[in-house]
Amino acid sequence: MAQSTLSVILLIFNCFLFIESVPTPLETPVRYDGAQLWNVDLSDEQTRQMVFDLENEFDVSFWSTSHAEADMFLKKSAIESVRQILNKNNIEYSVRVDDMQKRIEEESSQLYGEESLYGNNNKSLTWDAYYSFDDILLFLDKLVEKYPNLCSLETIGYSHENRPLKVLKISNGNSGNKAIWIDGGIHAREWISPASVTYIVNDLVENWNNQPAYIQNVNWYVLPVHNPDGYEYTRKSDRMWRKNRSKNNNNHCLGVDLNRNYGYKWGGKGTSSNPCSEIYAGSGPFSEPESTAVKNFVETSEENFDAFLTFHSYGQWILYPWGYENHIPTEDRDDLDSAGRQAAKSMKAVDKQVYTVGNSADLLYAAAGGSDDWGKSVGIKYSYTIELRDKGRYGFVLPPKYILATAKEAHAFVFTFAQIIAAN
Ligand code: 0X9
Ligand code: ZN
Repeated sequence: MAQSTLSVILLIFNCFLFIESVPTPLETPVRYDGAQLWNVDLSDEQTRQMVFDLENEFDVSFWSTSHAEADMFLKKSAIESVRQILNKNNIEYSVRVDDMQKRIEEESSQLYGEESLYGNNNKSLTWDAYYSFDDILLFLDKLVEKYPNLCSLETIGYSHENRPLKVLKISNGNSGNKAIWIDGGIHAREWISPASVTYIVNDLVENWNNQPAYIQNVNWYVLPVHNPDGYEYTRKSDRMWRKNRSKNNNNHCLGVDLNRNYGYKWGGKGTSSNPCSEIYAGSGPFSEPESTAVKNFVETSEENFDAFLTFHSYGQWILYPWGYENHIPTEDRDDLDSAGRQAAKSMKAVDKQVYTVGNSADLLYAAAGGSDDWGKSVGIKYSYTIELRDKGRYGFVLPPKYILATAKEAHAFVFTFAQIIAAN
């Protein structure tokens, strides 16, 4: 009797051992069947409060909000209850995407996987599909190989999961050049950002000899994917992931919002100290390797950067500091505003799309710890967050057919800026 009890105990114990030693299976991708994207009217303060409170009770999140409207992403389970509440309170809304899973599947049928660069024999990116992080690295390597006198790559650090943070420097080596920083992909799900940044880089380099002096006399520093772990996670596991993939001291929720982790006014408005929040600011300013790498690089660089341009999506906004608090203008607000407007004009010339220019806390919401505010705080005059397409028709899951036109808008933005800086 005692022996059989013992063997049962041993058996159970062995089972645990076995479970422990089984490698964790590859995560199955998160599905968004029946999830919808709604655009909700925020006509007054009371409505605004009521709408934002929905997040506490239902499975909804807010993607792109301005003072006038909010894009609300609803899991299927939340739809009926939220619909009833909005109807009862006469709050107007329209459905923009009626099944997010379908959108994701359409998009992923046009993804380029790990082998694509060579698989489809292009040996370059094509801006008609979204590429893996490895493909983007390969693309950068190829540029350096092809133009060694113009381009160089520096690994400025490693992500939490050990992916390299590679900055491409493009420079003719002249002394007295201006210096411009560009980054993309700080938010994982904003795929149009790295896609557009690689387009800009490609045009700069491939057409270098025909570029105007205001482009050639700049030292360009470009980090196409600021958050590679998050980016790969959105490709393989959860298309809607925003943060990096930090372990957060073994809390059950992963990830820090890198655009709340920069050190200027860290932990202020529009941030969260809850690791499960989408806007978790991290355990302290620059607690993350990805943000620290950029900080160290910019701070130790010999350059006095003239511009700090960070590409996001979506909403078609050109935003300048301060973002940490409402109604606090920078002392050179008029310069930032008029340069932004010039850039918006050149973007509109591409494909008639309107980009709205303004202070980010006023146009959207106050949010501290952003990279743009940090860039401004260390003395970089032209510091902007550019929210690329669209205006909420597809949100983050922007169909690949819009990549090229959007990338050309980002390109127009950068070229206008280089021109403005050259004249200063
Ligand atoms: O909230 C953000 O981080 C940015 N919008 S996004 O939808 N791409 O997440 C806006 C950041 C604006 N800048 C600051 N608040 N500093
Ligand atoms: Zn973003």
